Amino acid sequence: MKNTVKTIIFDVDGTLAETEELHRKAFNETFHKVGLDWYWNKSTYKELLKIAGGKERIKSYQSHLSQGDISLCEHDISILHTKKTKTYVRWVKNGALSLRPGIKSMITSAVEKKIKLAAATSTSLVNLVSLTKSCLGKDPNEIFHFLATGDLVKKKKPATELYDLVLKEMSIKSEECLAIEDSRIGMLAAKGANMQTLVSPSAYHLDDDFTESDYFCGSLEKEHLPEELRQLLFL
Ligand code: XBP
Ligand code: MG
Repeated sequence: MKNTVKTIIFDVDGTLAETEELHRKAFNETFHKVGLDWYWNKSTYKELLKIAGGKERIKSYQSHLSQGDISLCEHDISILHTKKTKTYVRWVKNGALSLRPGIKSMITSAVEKKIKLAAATSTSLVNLVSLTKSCLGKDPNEIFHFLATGDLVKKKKPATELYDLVLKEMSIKSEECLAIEDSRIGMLAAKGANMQTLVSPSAYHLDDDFTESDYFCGSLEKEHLPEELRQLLFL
């Protein structure tokens, strides 16, 4: 790694945990409950994941429907998305998710080595809180120095805003950061903010193009990490 990494910035969905199937189910459950005849199957959802943010995803989906189909205004979309979030959080609290292998030991070692941690995610703070409470028994503020969540920015990934916010709020240099991402749009956001980037794709993003990534690993378990990162965290 080019410079000593002083801060590791974790993406959330797909990186801390394989969350997207649960998000997809929460969207579909919500559509059903409000009487919308929309259903996002896996291949539709894979395509929709090119758009970060649930509200933005709904808007994009709707824009491709034929004229005459139901058209939701911003306010309706916001209400729909709030319902989806409530469903998702309820399921997470009930234990529907677990961390990706390797995440817990990376976090533990980083804390021991006094490497700062941050989170940068297009999802909302409540979702991140439910995830870390359920999977690590902690509020995310106890783990991460700063939480850049989708509710704080105008433009989500692949825009650089979330990563720029981390740099600004933590007063740190991009060259001293390593971002860990699972998707192309996430990687583009981190690279756009001039960060070294490690990609470990999640299930929905196995076919994404990660050409611009600095590092790549199929799994985040210690033995699969790039050598430099393994040394930094575990030696
Ligand atoms: C993932 C996203 C989110 C989730 C759904 O973000 O783009 O939109 O798919 O969550 P990241 P919301 O990989 O940056 O963590 O419905 O709350 O947007
Ligand atoms: Mg992600």
